Amino acid sequence: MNYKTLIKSVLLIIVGTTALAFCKKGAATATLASDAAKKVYVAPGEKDEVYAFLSGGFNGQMSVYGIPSARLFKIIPVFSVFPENGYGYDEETKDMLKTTHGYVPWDDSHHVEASMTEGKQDGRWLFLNANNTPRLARIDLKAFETKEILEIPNSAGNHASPFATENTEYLMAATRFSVPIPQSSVPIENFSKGDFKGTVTMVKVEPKTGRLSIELQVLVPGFDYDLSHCGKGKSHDWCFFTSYNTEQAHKMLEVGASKNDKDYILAFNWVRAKQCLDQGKATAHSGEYYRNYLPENKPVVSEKISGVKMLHPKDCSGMMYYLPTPKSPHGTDVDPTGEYIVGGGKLATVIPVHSFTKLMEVKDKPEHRTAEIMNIPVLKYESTLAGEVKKPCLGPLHTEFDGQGYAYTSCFVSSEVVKWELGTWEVVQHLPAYYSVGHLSIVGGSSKEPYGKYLIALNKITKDRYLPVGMELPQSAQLYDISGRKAELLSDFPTVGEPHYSQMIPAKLLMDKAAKIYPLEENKHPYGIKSEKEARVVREGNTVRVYMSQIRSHFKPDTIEVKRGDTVYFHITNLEQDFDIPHGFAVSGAPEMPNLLIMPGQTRTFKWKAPNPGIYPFYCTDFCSALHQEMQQYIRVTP
Ligand SMILES: [Cu+2]
Repeated sequence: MNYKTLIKSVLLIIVGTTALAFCKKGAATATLASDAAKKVYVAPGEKDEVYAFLSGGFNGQMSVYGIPSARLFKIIPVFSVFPENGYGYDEETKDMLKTTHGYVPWDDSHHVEASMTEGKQDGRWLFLNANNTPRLARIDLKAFETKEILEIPNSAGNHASPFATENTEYLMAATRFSVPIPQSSVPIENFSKGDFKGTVTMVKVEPKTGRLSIELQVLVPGFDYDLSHCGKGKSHDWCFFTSYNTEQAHKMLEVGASKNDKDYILAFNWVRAKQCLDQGKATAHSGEYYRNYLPENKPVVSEKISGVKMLHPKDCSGMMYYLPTPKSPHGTDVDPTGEYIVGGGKLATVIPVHSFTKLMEVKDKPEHRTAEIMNIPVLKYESTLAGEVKKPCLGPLHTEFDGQGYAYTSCFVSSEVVKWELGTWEVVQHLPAYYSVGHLSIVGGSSKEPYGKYLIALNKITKDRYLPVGMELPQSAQLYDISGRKAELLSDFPTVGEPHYSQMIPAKLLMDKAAKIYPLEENKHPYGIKSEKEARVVREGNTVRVYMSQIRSHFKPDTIEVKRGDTVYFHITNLEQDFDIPHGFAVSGAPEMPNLLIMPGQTRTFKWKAPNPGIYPFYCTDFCSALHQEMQQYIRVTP
């Protein structure tokens, strides 16, 4: 490709952010289903069929919707503080956001992954990556709460993360921004001189508890690693990572990183990596990180860990291969059989599909290799190619599967989803998306057994779809019915933050397991109480601990006296054992502390420095009974 064509294709992408559906030749265009209203209508009192968990992009959270109604049920705070319920502020949860950089109260949450057993969604946990300060989180699907956040050392921009192996043995995390490893202040021009490296991190998931730990890091060439998916069935042992900027440009990447005709999908045999680790081939390497874990109804346990095991590809042959893939591939997705590895070359005119069987046949034959990078063999494009979907659209990004032999790929530039057939590589339908779709999600669509039925397009631009509300519109998702021969658009719905990616899970897998209360008898909080009789105020020098209870509709103790300058800890236990009866707690004028919401059976701690003498009201913020308004009292601060 000459320079002019290159500039053109880059410009096309920029212009494409407002482009409408473009390539519709020969295939039917999706229209609004004639019975769309009926298909999305969930009558009052009825329940949705599917949970959709959407990451929030720049809001750092995860939101929970019902599908097909697209009703928003909950925002689960993960990487960002949440004043609405006090997450990240109270003594119990604030250490969840502790990192080696200090307390980081925000992140950019991109990819939701569901835990799997034998490649099928098992409804236990969700995992989410933090793209900015490398971390990954585990969200428990009984409490619908973030239970663990693990920092990833020797990484910058944890984007290709967190993708699970078939039995959730491991989560994979690869770095988006290669950096000097270990970190050092080198000239940025050295990027292309080999001073910058990437890492692939294997995070072990403890099968019973879900606890996360870093087992191994593998040093890889200094490219930008973008996305990943792991194999299933025959490809169980492997995970696949896209990379861009294999040009190693460090300025004007929109041009510099788009020069090569092909970048790479990295095929990584994680079982082989584990073997090499067990054989002692990995070496001790620097790298400090935090592991923050929220036990049941106790404060966060936050541990700082030093050092990792680092493996170099030269010390573990057969572990990694590069598959050339056209033009800055973005998504890499593995079909339900584990045979096809689909690339999303965002500047490519085809959707390339690699064959796992072919990869196994050719990977160790010298005639199928063209080069080596850091001892990683580069295979010939044609050697592993299963087929190409020709001229599918402009800007193919991400692919999911319906389990019926079809794949759906999102196309950012031409703003559409294309449905195509696995094996024939024929496009059978174009579905316009409004506008500029990034990821898409099918119910179970990245698993071995997709449930299918619904697809959502997660769009980057909203433009004219909703009533204007100032400069920024809510970002938008679109719901399609994919159960018939032709997919049909059902609805648009606004989202919270940027709906970056999603996992959709059938409701029947989760709804009966959802927790209703924290059993009071299991409350192990060091400052929790089990009854009103234990409510008390204890002074320890200038520290005052208020062991406080809440039950409809009063606090105990309800009037409190402290001295100016005291550090006051309100350890508040909600004694209710009834479903859906949280109580709130807020103190007038409290700096740095928002409202806390305390769930039935839970204890949370509100820290307050007693200010100037005076009378300070506190009250319950969560409307709890007919006498909720009476659930209020005073703190007196004396000189
Ligand atoms: Cu209340």
